[in-house]
Amino acid sequence: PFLENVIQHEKFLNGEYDTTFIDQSPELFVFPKRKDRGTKMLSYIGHTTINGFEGLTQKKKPNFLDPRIPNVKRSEPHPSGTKQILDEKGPEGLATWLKEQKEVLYTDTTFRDAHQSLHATRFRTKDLLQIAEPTARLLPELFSVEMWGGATFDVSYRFLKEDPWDRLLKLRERMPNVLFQMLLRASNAVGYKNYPDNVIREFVEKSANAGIDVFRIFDSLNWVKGMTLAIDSVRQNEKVAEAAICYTGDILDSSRPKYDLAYYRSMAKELENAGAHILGIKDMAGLLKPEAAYQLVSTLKEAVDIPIHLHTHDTSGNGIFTYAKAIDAGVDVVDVAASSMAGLTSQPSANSLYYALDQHERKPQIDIKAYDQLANYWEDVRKYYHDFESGMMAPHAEIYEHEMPGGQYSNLQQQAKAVGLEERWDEVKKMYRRVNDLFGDIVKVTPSSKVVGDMALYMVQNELTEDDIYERGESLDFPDSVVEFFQGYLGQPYQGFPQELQRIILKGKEPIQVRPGELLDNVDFKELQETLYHKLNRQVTSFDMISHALYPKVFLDYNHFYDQYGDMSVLDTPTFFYGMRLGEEIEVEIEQGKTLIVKLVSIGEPQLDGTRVIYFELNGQSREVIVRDDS
Ligand code: 3PY
Ligand code: ZN
Repeated sequence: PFLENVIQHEKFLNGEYDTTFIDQSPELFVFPKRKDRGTKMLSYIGHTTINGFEGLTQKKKPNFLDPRIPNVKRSEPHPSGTKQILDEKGPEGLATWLKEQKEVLYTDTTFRDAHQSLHATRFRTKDLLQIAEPTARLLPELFSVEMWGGATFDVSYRFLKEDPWDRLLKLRERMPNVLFQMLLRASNAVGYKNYPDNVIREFVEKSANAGIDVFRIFDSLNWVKGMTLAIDSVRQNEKVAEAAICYTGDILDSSRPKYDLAYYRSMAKELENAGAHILGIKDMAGLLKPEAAYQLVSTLKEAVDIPIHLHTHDTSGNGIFTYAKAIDAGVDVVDVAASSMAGLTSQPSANSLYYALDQHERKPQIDIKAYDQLANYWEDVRKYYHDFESGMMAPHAEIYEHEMPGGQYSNLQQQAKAVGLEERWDEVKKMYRRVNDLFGDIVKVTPSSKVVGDMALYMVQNELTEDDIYERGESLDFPDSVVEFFQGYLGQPYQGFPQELQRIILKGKEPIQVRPGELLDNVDFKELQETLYHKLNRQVTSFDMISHALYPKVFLDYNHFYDQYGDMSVLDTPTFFYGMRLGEEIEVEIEQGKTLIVKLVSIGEPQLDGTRVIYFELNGQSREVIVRDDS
């Protein structure tokens, strides 16, 4: 182990060693504890069997059938796709190619936004990996697969105990032919607040190196000034900058003129001038009505020279109609999900849209039978995540009232539940809209949507009305996110903040008008590497450093979990969420070619100290672990 420490040491790797190297590097003598992966894993399984999984009310493990995985010939080379076009022609060349296509193209969002919007982003890497190669082989005509970004990053570490970088790298290996797309919240990266400029640059560079091709960049207030750093960083890495307009309000409603056609046209021009290769229209709540889609896309097609990519959510049930009109108006790409993961707060169904375009000259060129088979897989896997479903059973036309983003719906519902407002969910939704109006009608998408959500919960919980805020605001303690928003830390909303309200909320604090990144100190990555090296007691990768810069506590908690239990991404999802049934036997491939066979033999009675002994067989040998019973 000493030699291993030496050859892995950063100074050694950088050639910075001399005769003092060993004396001055006490960390060379820190040896990792002998890791017994088997016992750690049994501890996790035992713990989950007894105590369940955070956020799941059900503890008993249901029976699931094995998911149907389409048969594909894995030995042949992958068919070539858009990834090869980008690699050959570069981002400008790709954009030109895209504009030349007669048919509409698809971005498949099943790997990201679909489960973010239906299941609070809880799908695990293992379930994505199983279908990655079949997807790449069966749907090489896709424009892209959206598989990263948004809430993925945070949820992976926080709830799934997985490394999001690992997801990206492993998917990339299995899908070398189709463009990988991520959602980047501009200066908020994949978080909920503005980060220092060098964190954004590093994040983009490392994501590009690890496999992201298309960055959909948006600002949660449509503040272009907040987007240019991210756009520039993507361009520097020779990847595709898809700069997006967030669609809010209703261009057809003349009584609500704040966000009209002229507003969107002017923003589209600004984004093109800022260097966008593709213009995104990000209809995060699904508010874009069919006729509005026709008018918007026609207008923007005229206004800009770059291709247009439309994203919507099918919450109202009108998504296919909206896409059909946008396709008539010349939109180049639309976001869809495999049918079994589509509809409601997710994207419209790829399969349904295909049929809706029968005999249409822009019908997409995809193998619909293959898409159906892929949808079968997702249908089976979706059952594992049943407990995270929002309970929405049918289209919600009320979305046009509350305007809540699809990706927020299931999350805010969980947040409401956590503060005891489950029964008052209808009120929370209504309040969400009232808060929007109180704030001056703002764009609502992560993280500005979270501010509106936090304020709505706060007002319902404390029985407050708009009048109360104005009359008694001075004595109220507003949620931190609301105060920071009014300070300008998420940027500037279109037409500014309502000033009287801002004064009440800030209670004497000075708001800022500059880009928040200008006020934040850059992160010293060299120093961070040192610090982390001592905290983690292992080599620190540049991925680790970025994760820590974005989410310090979440990242360290994940590492603590990892030390305690090991890599639990290897477990099948039912076992990860529910543990094991008495007498059950499972196989766990802990690394390629190395499989453990685990059997749960018996569970001891609770002892005086609140623990239980759990008896397993691991590859035929008896093993026991002691687990605290938290019930
Ligand atoms: C996200 O930022 O995670 C979103 O999906 C916003 O729509
Ligand atoms: Zn979305």
